[in-house]
Amino acid sequence: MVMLRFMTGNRNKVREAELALSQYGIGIVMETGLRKVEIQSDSLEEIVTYALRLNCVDWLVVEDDGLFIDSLNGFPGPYSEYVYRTIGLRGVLKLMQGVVNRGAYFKSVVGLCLGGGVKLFTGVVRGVLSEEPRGSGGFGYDPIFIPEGYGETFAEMGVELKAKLSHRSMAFKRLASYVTSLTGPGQGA
Ligand code: ITT
Repeated sequence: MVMLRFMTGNRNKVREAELALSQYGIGIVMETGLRKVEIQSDSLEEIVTYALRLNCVDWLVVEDDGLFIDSLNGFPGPYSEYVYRTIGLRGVLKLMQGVVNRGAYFKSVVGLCLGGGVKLFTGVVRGVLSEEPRGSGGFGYDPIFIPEGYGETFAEMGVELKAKLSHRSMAFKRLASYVTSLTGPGQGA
């Protein structure tokens, strides 16, 4: 069985990736022995590619995400982690006070190292920002993001449903299809 090594400090990401990959017979473990170097860039693709090129060993995976808010021209995007740590959910909602267009999307870029090269996979989920943080599940911006077609925030729905709908799930499923096309379903490399 293919076993991916996910270079991340975020266990929630590993759990969600695991759920997305389970139907493909691809495993994933948290890689704690390598340090993820994050450059500052307006491009998630660049951040992921740089982090992987420093340690490009087979089956190593890195993911970077951002929340892109329509009425703020895509802010905070690749700076989502910094904004979360500084002004937090309350600060973001304050920026959105009185704003009618609450549309936003999450984007995930997952990079895979294989044969010395980096392959990228992208996932996007559109939705709207809630007026107030709601729910206790998930992490990060989950309490204020309501995916399109649903009434609950990601933090209100269980991890299984989030894993079906999310940007992360879409990117990891695309990776899984690629890996399956190389190795065959559920087989090792
Ligand atoms: P790494 O160690 O993998 O970098 P991280 O938690 O720092 O993990 P990112 O830099 O990729 O993750 O994420 C940028 C920000 O976006 C960060 O503040 C997260 O909380 C938030 N974020 C990412 N995915 C999310 C999701 O599925 N739901 C809610 N917030 C998310």
